[in-house]
Amino acid sequence: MNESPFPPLPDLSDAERVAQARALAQRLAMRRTCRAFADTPVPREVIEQAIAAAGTAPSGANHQPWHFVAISDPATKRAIRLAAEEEERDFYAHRASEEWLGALAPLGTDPDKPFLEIAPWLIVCFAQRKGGIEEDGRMTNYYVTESVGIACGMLLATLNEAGLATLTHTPSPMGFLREICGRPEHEKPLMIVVAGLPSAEAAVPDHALRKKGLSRIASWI
Ligand code: IYR
Repeated sequence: MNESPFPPLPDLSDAERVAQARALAQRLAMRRTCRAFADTPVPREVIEQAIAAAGTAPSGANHQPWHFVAISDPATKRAIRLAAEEEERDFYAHRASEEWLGALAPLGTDPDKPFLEIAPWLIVCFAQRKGGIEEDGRMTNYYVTESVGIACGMLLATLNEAGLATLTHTPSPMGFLREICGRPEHEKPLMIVVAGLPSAEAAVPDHALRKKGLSRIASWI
């Protein structure tokens, strides 16, 4: 096994560590899921850097089992909107249980997804079920959903740092995304990350502001 020295970490005092952690926590806490986007363009370089950040996520056996398709092409965004809305109409009218619809009611979502066409960027996040680091199509990948979930979190955090609004959108089922994006059979679409600026009408439902406090989400032993 070849190896290199562990890279230097910033030499911070305890107080500086707390301040750094608090500052980032506060910026992340300001992230709001956005469902109404403006058509204001966002430079491709921002999206490139966010995907580069996502690509540094830890992953099972360092296989990096992800692929991100960044879409700004209007015709492709329209195709995704039309296919997603078709699935969503069926979901809201037939497939979703009463309980599920009840859980969504405080968010006010519905089958119309104009943001898929209006937002400047759609980032379709794929999980590679196999292929290894070489993407040879044969090696098994490990902890795929966990790995891609972490990468998507880092993608969202970077977009938030860049002053963009985001939405994690999961049309159900999502198989159509593989076809539209021209990705292989062994890749599973996990989510669409929609990125851009909020429109003047964008609003945040009260339900989204109900965050569990630290004492509920953490225990200390
Ligand atoms: N995919 C649907 C429904 C939906 C499901 C959950 I769970 C959400 O948190 C939000 C929406 C839609 O996008 O409308």
